[in-house]
This record gives sequence, structure tokens and C-alpha cells, in this order.
Amino acid sequence: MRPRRGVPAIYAPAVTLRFTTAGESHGPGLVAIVEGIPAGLELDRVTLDRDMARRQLGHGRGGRMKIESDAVEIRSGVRHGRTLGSPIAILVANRDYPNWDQRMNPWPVDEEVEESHLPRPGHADLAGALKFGHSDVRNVLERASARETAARVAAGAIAKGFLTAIGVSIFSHVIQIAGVSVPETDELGPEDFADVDDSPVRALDADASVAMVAEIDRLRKENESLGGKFEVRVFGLVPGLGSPASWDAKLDGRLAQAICSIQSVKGVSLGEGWEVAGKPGSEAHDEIFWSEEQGWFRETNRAGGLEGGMTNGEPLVVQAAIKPISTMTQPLRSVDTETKAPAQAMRERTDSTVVPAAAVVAEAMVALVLAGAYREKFGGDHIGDVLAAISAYKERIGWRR
Ligand code: EPS
Repeated sequence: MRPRRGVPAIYAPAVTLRFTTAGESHGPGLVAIVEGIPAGLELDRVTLDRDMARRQLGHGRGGRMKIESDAVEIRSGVRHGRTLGSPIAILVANRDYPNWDQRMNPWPVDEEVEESHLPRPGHADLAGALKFGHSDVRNVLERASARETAARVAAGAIAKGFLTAIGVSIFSHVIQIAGVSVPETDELGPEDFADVDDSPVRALDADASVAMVAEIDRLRKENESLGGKFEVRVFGLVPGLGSPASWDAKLDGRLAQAICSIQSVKGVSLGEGWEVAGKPGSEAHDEIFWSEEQGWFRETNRAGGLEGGMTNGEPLVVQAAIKPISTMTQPLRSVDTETKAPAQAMRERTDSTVVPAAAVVAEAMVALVLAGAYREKFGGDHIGDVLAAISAYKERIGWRR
């Protein structure tokens, strides 16, 4: 069909940020490709690797973290520490791979490799094996494993580099592990997170941190795994990121998808989402004020910085609940997929809890969503263009923060 006059046959895509990951948990390594970062952005290798190391922290991790020492290997898109505006390809090696060279080799091997037929309740094993027609559930679990999150953190570290350059900072902390919660806190600012990684469970309250470690040790001895909750907070956002115009442009929905896609996450709350459900309207919203000195402001932040599918300029607050890890040292009841006989689920090396690490992964996912929202709204091929566009926007709306 001939295009109508004046309507181009090919539409140029809007500036956007895309990323994907590839890699199996015990394969040769993980890959991330990030596309849409502007040129001229300075990246710091130490900062990128620090995030990789932060994801490996946390009391309750298993033996794998003693083998791995995750580091970002940039393969394209960066030259002499600055982005080129081209896709950024990142490799994260699996140091464990030599131990799996026969079992996970991309090519046929001489050795007889034993199949696994004992799906774990709670993991992707059974549904994935049925869906893809695999007799060996390892063909599913290798990709479903949370090892994949190392690639997300690598991609997120690039997005964080972009956000840092435009004055946005992202933090996370653990608020609950199994039955132990941190006490209710008042408004937290960026300065409150300075020492969060010093806590073995990444909790801000010292007493809760001690109690969480004790709870992990207690339940680990009972062959239990533990879930919990974490929170991500973001400071320095402009109002108007995202859009109320269409369902898939709404930033709250995009954040919820990004967080729910993290392995083991079962619930997401934006701001005081769960609490306000039980409150009257007069206690559920954030009244609007304006002063010469501050411009637009709120005295509360129950909305967690999100109204109508957009940022409102207040700090973004996202909480998530994650279930206990589904690989159990005392396996649950299952069925052998070959014989259909009752059996115990497979035993694999595992962690007791990954809540502290999941919070770091969530920082990365939130960073990628927000960096994408900034790219859509402000465009620009060079980081200088982006800064100029943000500054012009702040001027137009009278934003004083
Ligand atoms: C993980 C690597 C994995 C697990 C964990 C996360 O290593 P392995 O399976 O070799 O012990 O420690 O995986 C899971 C939580 C999961 O559900 O599969 C990592 O790098 O984070």
C-alpha cells in the first residue's frame, strides 16, 4: 500500500532506553545490552563494580557468592570512560563455569550428563519444563535463577550513572526479614543511607539488623529459607515523568512490572499503597502547597512521589515483598517428572535469604525505568542536551528544587 502523502512510511522511534539480558546461571557468563544512553556521559568503573559487589552481600547468602566476584566487562559503547551514544554491551563472567563445563557446555560433550526430574515447588521448574517440552528441568532453572540479576545490576549501574549526572540518587534498605521488621521511620533523606551497606542485612536500624541476623541463623538451622520486604527511595526527580495518557505510559505500572519481574517478588507497594487502602480519603492524600522559597511542595508523601501515573516531584518510594527462596535444604514434596512417582524436590546449593541482594537489584530496575522515562521526556543525543532540556523544563514549570 502506498503511504498517504505527507505521512512518512517509516516512523522514527522516540528516544527511549532499552535493555536486555542473556545468560544461564552456570553457563559461561551473563550479558546485558543497554541502548539509549546519551553520548558524553562519564562512567566510573569503580562505581559500576561497587554495585556488582553490593548485590553479592548479605547475611544468608550461599556458597556461590564465595566463588563469584562479579565485575563488569564493557565490550562496546564506551571509550576512555565516556559513552559513545551506541549500544553498551556488558559481560559478567560466571567464575563457577569451569565446574560446570561438561554439564552446561553449549556443545555436545562426551560425558554422560545426568538429567534432573525433581521440580521444586515455588521455582520455575515444573511449569517451565511443561511449557518448553524439556525433560531436564535444568534447562529451565538455569535461566530462571536469580543469578540473572547480576546482568540487571550491571545494566542498572549504567542507568544510575546517567541519573547521577542529572541529579537523581537511588537508595534501598531492607525493612523486614521473616518475622523481624524495622521500626516505622519518619521521612528518610539521602544522608540516612550512607552506612546501609555496613549492616549485614542492609537494614537501617541497628537492633533490627542484629535480630534479623539471629533469625536467619535460627531458621537456617531448621532448614528453612526466609523472605522479607525491602524499600527503594529515589531523590531529585522532576514532576511529570511518565504519563496519565495511556495505560502503558503510566510510570507506576512500569515500576510495578520492573519490580515484579525480579525473581521471588510477590508484591509491590507504591508509597503507602497498602496502608491508605484502609484509611479515609482525608488521610490518604498529600495536600498541595506553594511558597516563594520552595515553589510547589507537599508536607506528606503518602503517594510515594507518584500521582496519575507520573512523578509529582516528591521522593519516589517503592516497597516489595519477596517470598522465601524455593530451593530448600529440607526439600518439599514433589513428583518425579519421568516416573510420576512422589518424590522430594531436588536439592541444590542455595541461599537462606536474598532480601538484601534483591533490594540492590530493585535499585537497578528502578534506575532503568526512571532513566527510560527521562530519555522519553527530554531526548537529546549528548548528556549536555539532556541537562539543558531538564533545566528549561524546570524553568517553565517554576520548579525550585
Ligand atoms: C545467585 C546464584 C545462584 C544462587 C541464587 C542467586 O547460585 P547457585 O544456584 O549456583 O548456588 O545463589 O539463585 C537463586 C536464588 C535462585 O532462585 O535460583 C546469584 O548470583 O545471585
